Amino acid sequence: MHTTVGIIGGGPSGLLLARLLHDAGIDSVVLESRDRAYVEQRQRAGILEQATVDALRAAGAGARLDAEGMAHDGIELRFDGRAHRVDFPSLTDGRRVWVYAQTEVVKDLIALQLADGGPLLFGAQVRSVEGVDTDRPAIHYTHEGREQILTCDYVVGCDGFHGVARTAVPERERTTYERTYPYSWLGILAEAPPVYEELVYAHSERGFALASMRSPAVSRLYLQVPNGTDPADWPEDRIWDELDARLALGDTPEWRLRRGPITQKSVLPMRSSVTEPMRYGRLFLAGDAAHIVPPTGAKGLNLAAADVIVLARAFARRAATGSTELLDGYSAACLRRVWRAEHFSYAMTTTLHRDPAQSGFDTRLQLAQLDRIASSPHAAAELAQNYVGLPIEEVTEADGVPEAAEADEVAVRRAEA
Ligand code: RFL
Ligand code: PHB
Repeated sequence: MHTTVGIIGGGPSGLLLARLLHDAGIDSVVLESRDRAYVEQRQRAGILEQATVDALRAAGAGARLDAEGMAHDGIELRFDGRAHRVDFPSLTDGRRVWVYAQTEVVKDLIALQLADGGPLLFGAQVRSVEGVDTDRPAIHYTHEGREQILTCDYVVGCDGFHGVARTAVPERERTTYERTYPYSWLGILAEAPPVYEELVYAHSERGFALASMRSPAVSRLYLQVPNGTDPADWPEDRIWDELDARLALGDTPEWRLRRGPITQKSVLPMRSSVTEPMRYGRLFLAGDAAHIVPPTGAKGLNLAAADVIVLARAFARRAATGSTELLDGYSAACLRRVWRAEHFSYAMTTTLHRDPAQSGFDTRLQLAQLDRIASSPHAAAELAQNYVGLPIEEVTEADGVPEAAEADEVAVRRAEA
């Protein structure tokens, strides 16, 4: 089998890329190691930025999102016994975010691809990628018990943090920058109405808590827990008691969450990681295959979408004009946004969580920063603009993607224009 773009991984980045390429008249094949049901039920992200929503709509995957997604105009920060709301539209020229689960995004994109897109193979486990420094790379995979080879003009690794694509870049040609954190999240899905109409991010002496939602009847809640925590050590009552304690406000100590059956429970570690460059020869890395952020900033899925939007434009340019200029600039264009999101995700994480080794001094620094956000429109705007996300155009030149070193110069030139 041969295709123009071989896509490894049928998560959000691989599926959206396949769709964007299809719309540009470029053929692709998606190879996904898991089965369809598994991919559609993997509980993960919940927040979509405006640019992600715009891309899904343009790709024809906006109908259910528009009917069932919940637009949010702010978040609430709870700390030091008080609550402060950060309003997005007034601080970001009218931008907002949507609560629409990654599971639903994936279902919508799979349905579209199977209806009229190129091949999307489930149970296709990629073993290796060969010849990415030639003009005919080959993906070796196993499907239905048989060894298969897919030759391509280009390969895109959308295979997540534990994928194989990254390893096709020779070690001497790539650098991974990483940070781990001394805590994890215990995440639950519960058949209980959301705590509040917007998301609540809570700093507390007992550790961080986040109250999110999936629908007016289903809550998605997270608690900071020590690394290595066994979810079995957290029976339902313990989880609800801890959420009550961490989300409580000073003036309403008797306040309680509305409880309901917990239908899903898991522990996830936190990590920051970036692999540079995001392109080697005819191999491109996109989404979690190239970078990971801790989920506190709600950036992972949106970064994955931004990567493939930039990449699909670059493939379209090549198909239309033969120019590889945008493909050549892909890594530099994406890394600028990626590092901005890495910084934001790191700052949100370390401001809101309690490091087991943290001193009273460290806690007061966190509270000083949260108080600053609550009292300064400038500090609040910095949070809001990062949370709703940068427009794709702001970090990507429409005609020719700047190299990293030129980027500031380009920004200056644009400001002068
Ligand atoms: P994925 O989703 O990991 O998909 C990769 C796909 O590749 C397949 N695969 C292979 N296929 C074939 N052969 C191989 N050898 C393969 N190896 C792997 C896998 O089966 C899988 O289907 O990566 P992608 O597409 O780049 O998408 C990234 C997002 O999933 C991720 O960034 C977000 O979920 C992160 N994230 C959040 N992001 C947000 O923007 N907003 C949020 O609110 C948010 N919350 C979260 C999150 C991640 C979380 N977890 C579990 C880490 C909350 C959580 C709890
Ligand atoms: C979620 O709804 O799963 C969610 C929301 C915001 C985050 C992380 C996860 O920062």
